[in-house]
Amino acid sequence: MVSAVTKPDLHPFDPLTAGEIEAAISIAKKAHGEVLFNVVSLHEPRKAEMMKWLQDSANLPKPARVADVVVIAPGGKVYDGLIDLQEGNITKWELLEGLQPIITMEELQAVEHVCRKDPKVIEQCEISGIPKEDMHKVYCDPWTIGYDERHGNTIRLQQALMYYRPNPDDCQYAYPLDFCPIYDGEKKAIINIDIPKVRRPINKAPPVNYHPAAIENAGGYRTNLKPINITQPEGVSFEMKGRQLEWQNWKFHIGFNYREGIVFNDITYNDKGTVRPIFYRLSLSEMVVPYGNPEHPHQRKHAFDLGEYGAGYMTNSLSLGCDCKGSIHYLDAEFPSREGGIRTIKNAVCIHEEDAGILFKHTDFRDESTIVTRARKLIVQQVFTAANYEYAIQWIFHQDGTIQPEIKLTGILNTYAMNPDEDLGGWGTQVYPGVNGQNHQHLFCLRIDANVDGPNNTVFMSDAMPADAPVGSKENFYGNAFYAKRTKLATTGQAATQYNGDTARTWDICNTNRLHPYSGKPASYKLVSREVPRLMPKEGSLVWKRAGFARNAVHVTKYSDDQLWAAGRHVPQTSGEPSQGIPEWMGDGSESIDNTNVVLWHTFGVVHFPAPEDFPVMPVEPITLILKPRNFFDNNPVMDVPPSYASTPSQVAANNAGVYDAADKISKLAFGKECCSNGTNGTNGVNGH
Ligand code: ABN
Ligand code: CU
Repeated sequence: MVSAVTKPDLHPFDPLTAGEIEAAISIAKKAHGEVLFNVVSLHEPRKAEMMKWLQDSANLPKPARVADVVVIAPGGKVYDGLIDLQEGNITKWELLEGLQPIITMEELQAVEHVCRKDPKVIEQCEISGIPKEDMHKVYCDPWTIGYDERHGNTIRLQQALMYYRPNPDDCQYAYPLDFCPIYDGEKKAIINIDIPKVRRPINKAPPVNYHPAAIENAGGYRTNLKPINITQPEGVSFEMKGRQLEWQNWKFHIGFNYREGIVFNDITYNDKGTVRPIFYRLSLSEMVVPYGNPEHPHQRKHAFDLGEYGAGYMTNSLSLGCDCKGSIHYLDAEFPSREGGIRTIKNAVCIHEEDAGILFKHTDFRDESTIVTRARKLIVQQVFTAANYEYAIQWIFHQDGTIQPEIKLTGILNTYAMNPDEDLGGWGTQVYPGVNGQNHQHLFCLRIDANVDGPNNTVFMSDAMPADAPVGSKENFYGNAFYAKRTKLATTGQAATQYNGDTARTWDICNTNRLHPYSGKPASYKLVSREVPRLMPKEGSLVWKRAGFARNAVHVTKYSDDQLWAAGRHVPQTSGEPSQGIPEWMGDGSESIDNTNVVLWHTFGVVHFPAPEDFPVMPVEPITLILKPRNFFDNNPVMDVPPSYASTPSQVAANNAGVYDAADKISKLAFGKECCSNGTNGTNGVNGH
């Protein structure tokens, strides 16, 4: 039977439609009864087949639409399945032992209600100073348990991080409770409570809030802000065909899944008529947020927000003028509900352009002849809420071939209780009276499936080094010589490398088969990333074992279908013995990654030592890196972007006759009355460009 559910105009990289998800669910239910759906998502086409199709899509048949399905059957049995949506049949249905699939919002939301009614939790609340009539004021942020050796991974568990709200609108993170109930998802009951040796009763400090009423109370909002409006009177400069976007020589497909959120595929740049492949697939693959307090059970606090909860599942529905300003194009996301319905997230992805300052400029100091060209950038964004924190993930495309992933971290600190005058031992900071902001990290893993001028790439590490030859020697008499030391990362073992700020270390994804006509160096994309702290939990620790991807700044593996997620496919309750994901795929380190289809995994992020300014809600902290073309283009690839203003020395000598002046006529002086229409700013007579 051939199903009519997959529409012929779907691109093979398109996420499953609501109709396809429903079809997969009904096929699974028919065969296996009332199971709960943790995942129904696109099983991405196999790369070899897909690469062929991309090269000849007019003639070759489209790769099949397949649903990747993870269900939990009665008794807590977990199954991984594949459902061919064209044929309407199940091609794989495998029972998994000792593995727990990603947790859903529905599973998380069940915990608070159970906690409020549990007699032992009520007793602990009373010990903390909350009378039992006030249990409706008790809240919990349920996290997967991470891993707890007492409980293992056969029972599906959550740990409830407990809070109190004096009033429903109060920020609960000012009132953390000191105990931690453990919830069994199968029994729907609290099976244990972790109680600290030192008790910390409920905080007595007044509420601290960020909602409008609180700000009015505290003196009101600033009144000195004039509107900033972004106008694009002629519309946007990008085009969308389905989920394929074209902008400023870029072309790529924008996918979205429950796990990574935004996924780019088949990223190319049209270089003067030649469409040049750059990356086959680009995404945030995983992240981990380890907390650094040694007291039990805080070692369990190290969220894998993608692998355990899903950047797609947690994504916000974005709104015009708030999350995104200007002329915005949105894409929705469709997910299964646990029971087998459809959950639609409207406006899950926003796409827009922004002015990006100066693209390039030069003034000849002799006569002030000038060229100045403005840049714009294209931003593909999602924002997800991981309980207390928000992560705005921006994928920024620049006109010059640079890609800049940027993560804007905001939201609220995960806090813990403290006694008045408690010594936090250096593991945290009092961010508000009675509130301990524990030290932690936010570490992200970027996955780059490289395709720089073709699938055979090699990664080199580049370190800025002074010449080896000593001062006074023939080779380096004055001692000033320095160079880029390039180290080929020829095997998976050699490629496991750390960041080194001292040598301005970067990594080049090279096509050694394509040498630049001028530099003689291989066409490449350079990874320039400067926020790369080491993983703080020590070798042998639980986090070190579970988050193998975070042990190094860079790993490189040889491409293999389904090696998508840096900490492995099913992350909740993994013990890290053995480590899943990258350490497993690196093998013994001897596999060659020279001139082949390579995947570069880059772990970057921040160490967060909380401070009072982060509370009760944190102003955005941006974390960014760039992937930029080197020895890829003949020369500056954006010289054909129309300038705002261009004058040559001979034009200046001829009183600016014939200068190119496309400066917008909307910009005006902030305070003056007249504006610069003829190349002068009207104040001191010099060229105003
Ligand atoms: N940051 C951990 C987390 C994410 C989502 C939901 C609960 C907990
Ligand atoms: Cu933080």
